[in-house]
Amino acid sequence: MKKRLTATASLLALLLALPAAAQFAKPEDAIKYRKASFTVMAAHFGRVGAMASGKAPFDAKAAADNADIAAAMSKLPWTAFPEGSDKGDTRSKPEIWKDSAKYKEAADKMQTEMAKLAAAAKVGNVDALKSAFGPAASTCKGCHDNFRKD
Ligand code: ASC
Repeated sequence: MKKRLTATASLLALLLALPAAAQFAKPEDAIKYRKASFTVMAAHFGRVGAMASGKAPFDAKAAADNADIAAAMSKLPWTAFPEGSDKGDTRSKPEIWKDSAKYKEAADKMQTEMAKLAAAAKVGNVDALKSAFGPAASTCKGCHDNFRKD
């Protein structure tokens, strides 16, 4: 059992380390994948936001569950920006590839804030949720301003 777990963990580590391009047969597949992960993240983040802003009644379990999903999703899009996936059905700006260090920094910051939001949601009170929500939302907005066409 332990051996199998180790093997699974090694395989997962290998997959995560593979060059992004190797994981998607076509650029469109990468575009679809990253958009799907952002869409699912936004849906769950939005449910947390509705509670943080008082538009929806605070429900501690729903907040924690939704924030956990948003935090999990926040890890996914980043392998899905292979070279050549700047064209097609995407609003990605060329800066993602031209200034990839800055993009990675923004992506890392977003994941950190999403993890903090998930931790805050587990506290079980709306004030903790409110104070973590704003910083997380501004990491979304920062990336949209710099790296998304609109
Ligand atoms: C959301 C969502 C975003 C961010 C952004 C924050 O709920 O879907 O993209 O918050 O609007 O400014």
